[in-house]
Amino acid sequence: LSVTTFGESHGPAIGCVVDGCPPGLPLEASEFRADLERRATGRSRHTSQRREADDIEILSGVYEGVTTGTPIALLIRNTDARSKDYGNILDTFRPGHADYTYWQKYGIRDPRGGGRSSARETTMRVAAGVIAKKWLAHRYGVTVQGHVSQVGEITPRGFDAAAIETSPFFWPFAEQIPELEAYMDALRKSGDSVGARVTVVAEGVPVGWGEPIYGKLDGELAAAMMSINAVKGVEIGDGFDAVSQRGTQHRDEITAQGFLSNHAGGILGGIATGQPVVVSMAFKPTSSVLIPGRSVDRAGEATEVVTKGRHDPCVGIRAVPIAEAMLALVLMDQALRHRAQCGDVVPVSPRIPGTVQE
Ligand code: EPS
Repeated sequence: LSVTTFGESHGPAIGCVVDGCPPGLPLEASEFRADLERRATGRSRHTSQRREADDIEILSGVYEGVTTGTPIALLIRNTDARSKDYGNILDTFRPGHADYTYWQKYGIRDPRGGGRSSARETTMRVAAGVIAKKWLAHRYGVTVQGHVSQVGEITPRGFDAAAIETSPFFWPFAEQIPELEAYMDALRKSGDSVGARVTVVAEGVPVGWGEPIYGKLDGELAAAMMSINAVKGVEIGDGFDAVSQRGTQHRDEITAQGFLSNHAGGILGGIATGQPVVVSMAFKPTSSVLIPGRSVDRAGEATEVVTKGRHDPCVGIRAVPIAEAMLALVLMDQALRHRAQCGDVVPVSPRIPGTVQE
């Protein structure tokens, strides 16, 4: 499976090409709506107020409601672009943004919204992910669900999966929503931004998906998650907590009834164990803030930069569907690769049925 995206935040359109999806998967433009809405700007006061319609057009790869096996091209026309927001910053480099590195690499400044580095690009990842999620669910019963697992210094005080989709925060504990609202309101008023942690879990992943050395499932997931705008760290399972653990604590003991824990995050030796695949990632605080910061202009002279425009005070909040999409795309790719090499099921025993409580 391969996915590529194109377009700029303030250009006429954004799009993607998903190549390698098997034929025969039912697919309609309306199926993209729910996940695109979950990611979209302007759906609450806690995110960017840009209002994009995010209507998908399927240009190719689908005929009479099913995928044909040929490349699927998807297009979204930008309806609320405003490149003049960026006109006045073209002579400077916003601190913490990609302006400086793009300039040094290409020698071109693009007023259409941070060139390719705008988070608008993630819209098409979510669209591509809708196809992967559907194929995984259809073919293997695999489901993918994410949540926000930290905002600034606030962590969930409980976990209720049913709460995740009922607030604009993808937060798993409803009682904390007023606290989060107050925190986000104060943050927005201060003109600053904050980081977040997002956790995504895939259930029902069959044992065996992944490659042992090159193309490890965890390696591919790390690369995929790290390719999302603003991600600065990725953990699989216990991740960096493993640093202070003992081997006796971290290893997931095995019984015929199931693994006794899932510190490994569902992956051993680059290959899925059949347990939930658990990935979490750190989103940096958005660099586009209203508080002036020091920088230089193109002549190298000292200047101050204030980033105006319609920005997210906590970009991690809208990232849950993006992380889900990347997890689904990596899993679909690994599923197809596994199928090509080994077939669907390698008939060996014993088969350990997931995780159990002792
Ligand atoms: C973004 C800045 C804002 C956000 C944008 C991401 O857009 P702009 O200033 O280009 O109008 O609204 O997010 C989206 C447009 C989107 O669809 O997610 C940024 O700095 O990354």
